[in-house]
Amino acid sequence: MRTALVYHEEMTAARLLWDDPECEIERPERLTAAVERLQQGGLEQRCLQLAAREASEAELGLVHRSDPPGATHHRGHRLGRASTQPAPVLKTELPTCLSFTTGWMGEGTVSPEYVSLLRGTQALSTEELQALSGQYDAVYFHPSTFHCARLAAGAALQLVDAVLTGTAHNGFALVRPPGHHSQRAAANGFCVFNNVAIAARYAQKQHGVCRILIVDWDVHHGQGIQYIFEDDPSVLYFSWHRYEHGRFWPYLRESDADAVGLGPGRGFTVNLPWNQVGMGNADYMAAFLHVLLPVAFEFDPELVLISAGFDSAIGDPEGQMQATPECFAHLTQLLQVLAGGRVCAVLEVTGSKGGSLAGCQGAVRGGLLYLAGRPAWAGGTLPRSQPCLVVSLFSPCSQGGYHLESLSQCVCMVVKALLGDPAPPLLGPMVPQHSALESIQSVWAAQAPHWTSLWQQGSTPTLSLSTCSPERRPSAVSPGGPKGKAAEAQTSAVLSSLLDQLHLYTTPPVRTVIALTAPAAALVLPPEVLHQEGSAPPEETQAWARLHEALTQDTAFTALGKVLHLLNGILDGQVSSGIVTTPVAAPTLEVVLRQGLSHGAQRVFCVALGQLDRPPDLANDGRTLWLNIRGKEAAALSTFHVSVPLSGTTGGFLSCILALVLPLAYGFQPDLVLVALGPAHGLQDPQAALLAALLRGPAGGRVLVLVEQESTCQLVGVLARVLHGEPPPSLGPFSMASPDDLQALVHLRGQLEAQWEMLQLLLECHELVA
Ligand code: Q9C
Ligand code: ZN
Repeated sequence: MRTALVYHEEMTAARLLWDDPECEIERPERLTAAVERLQQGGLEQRCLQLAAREASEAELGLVHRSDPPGATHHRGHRLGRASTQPAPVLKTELPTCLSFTTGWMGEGTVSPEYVSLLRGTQALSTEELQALSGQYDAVYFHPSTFHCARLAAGAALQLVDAVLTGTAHNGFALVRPPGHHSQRAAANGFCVFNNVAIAARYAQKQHGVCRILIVDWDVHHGQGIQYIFEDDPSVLYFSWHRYEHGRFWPYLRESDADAVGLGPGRGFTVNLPWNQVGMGNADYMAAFLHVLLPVAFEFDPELVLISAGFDSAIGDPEGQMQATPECFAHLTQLLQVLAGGRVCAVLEVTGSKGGSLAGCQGAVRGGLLYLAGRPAWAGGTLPRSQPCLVVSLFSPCSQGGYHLESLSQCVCMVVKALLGDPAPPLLGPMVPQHSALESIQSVWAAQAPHWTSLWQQGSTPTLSLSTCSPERRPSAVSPGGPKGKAAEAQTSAVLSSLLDQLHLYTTPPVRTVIALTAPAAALVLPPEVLHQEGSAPPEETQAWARLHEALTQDTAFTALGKVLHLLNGILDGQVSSGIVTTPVAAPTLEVVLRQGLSHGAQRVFCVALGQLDRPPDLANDGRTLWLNIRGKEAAALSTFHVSVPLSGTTGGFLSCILALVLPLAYGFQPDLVLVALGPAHGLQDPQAALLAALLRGPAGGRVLVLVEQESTCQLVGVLARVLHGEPPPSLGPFSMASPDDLQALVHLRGQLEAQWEMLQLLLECHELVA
């Protein structure tokens, strides 16, 4: 994958020139740290490096332009649209329990044209800059702000150009200042120009792209983006954010789940408010699997823009969340199956100032969770040869404690995912918090009228649409738990003990291997996909072949030797993933599974497609999760043996993957995924490709695919490409799931959700099917 990295050193020029505790966290070092980290990790060199250009004033004007005459406020009245829309629902129709005016600039006042105003800041004195800054919420200006902000917006435009002209497949714009709080005529929350919003409009205008998905995973609500596109159905804006029932900045009523957009844009704003701090990997994954992805697939974007802020990661004192860096690689991978992989990440913030432990209580809890839920491979079982590097998330800081570098780690994780590297396995227990499920439920309730994939699976709302608590008033709750020396010392001790125990997965030297039993001239593969020549030693192969008569036959025996060799490569950490063709998938799968379990894998997730039965004498010890996808079978024979029907509709297939297969897979935390396409598997190539692409996630990219020889060359080719990190082909137009598909899904969820918490949705199951 060619990944563009857009940056310009001059974006570090702007800095705070006076005392302002609120703004001092937005510092140039945060950007330079991320860039240095990318260089150290050898990632920058792997990317197509582009120097950012300045956005022109016309380009800035795509978003930042004066209100049309007669508009009473800056929202909901874009140029080119008559102001005949219904009044903004949020302002008039819903009970007011929070101030609507916080964070709004210029309402009822005549402001000078915004871009000209900013142009003028270049010549202002420090005192004048400070006075102007004071007119906005959490903003500071510097003489170089205008230049930096134009570079930031321009970097996003260059990235869009590179991806939409095919120069790059995807990319990351490392920018400063951030953009997502910036509004048509107002700076806000360190943001001057709305980089991502400008990029979206530019993609539409310059490149003729129509549907754009904006994913804002920053911990703050990007209210600026929401306002700009709130009545526009061509831009789907998704944001999760720390909300705490409205008690967290920017304290907006319209950050809640029931703000879904206005007029024709209803349903195209998706807000997921977090009402508690401490949301972690399981919560973020649940949000993507149960909310964002179903909606996103139905929307079918042509381009994905990420408002990539990392204050939502562990260690950020503002956000107080617990998602670990590798989580952002998974989020990126999940988005890469959309829009043909055209994903542009634009930095919002890289996280707040480190160095102090006072605000890092969340980090400690996260660290403890790391240890509690450490998967088997971190204990040294896998890989056998232990080439695992110990990479510390923490580094000593001047106070003698440790501070998280999770912010720059996160940037690296996203860039690695964009480059196609497998994502390290998610750490920690995969159990979403109750509060997260409540938030997800509130989004479902609010969005169900707008999205087939939600109302089909969802019930009538049981919770109120709003998660805003009228009795609670915005209060200045200071981030961070207990303060003081004792707590800090304890925190430091825990973090330093983590240093010894946290292992990060290292990327195997070979990403994808293909082992064929017969030469296939028609197969077109990326040059980096290796053809495996080697086989396991004949004695080893013979020993296993005794298990089944069928395995002793010529081609079957050859295939067995090859698959055992590939499996060894995967278990040794030399190879990430691979495909083997065999004339007899069923017995070969059984051997691979048994060999995997006896040679280092603690848990194997086995996805069997078509006529492949679970070996009856396989121990039901919880080390194998066997999932059949075939026919019309819906049965949970045990916690670890599940049959799911193969749906004929795209909606049904997606629901099966997103609502069942991936929650099971991520909940199981396997260290190996086996996929077997057996006789009569019935999968279309794009379905198989999507499944394989998404199954790269749960086991750190360790996926072994067995394909029965009757399958086509095209299928083998597309599987090799997605395992290698290329985006899967489109499933085709969205079609609604059939009632049977939904019945099966609801039935299975009802049976399994007690044991598999990633399946939980807080729905009343018996009410579900209409
Ligand atoms: N006491 C971004 O993350 N903090 N901006 C307000 C109120 C402002 C964050 C605190 C945070 C702005 C891009
Ligand atoms: Zn933020």
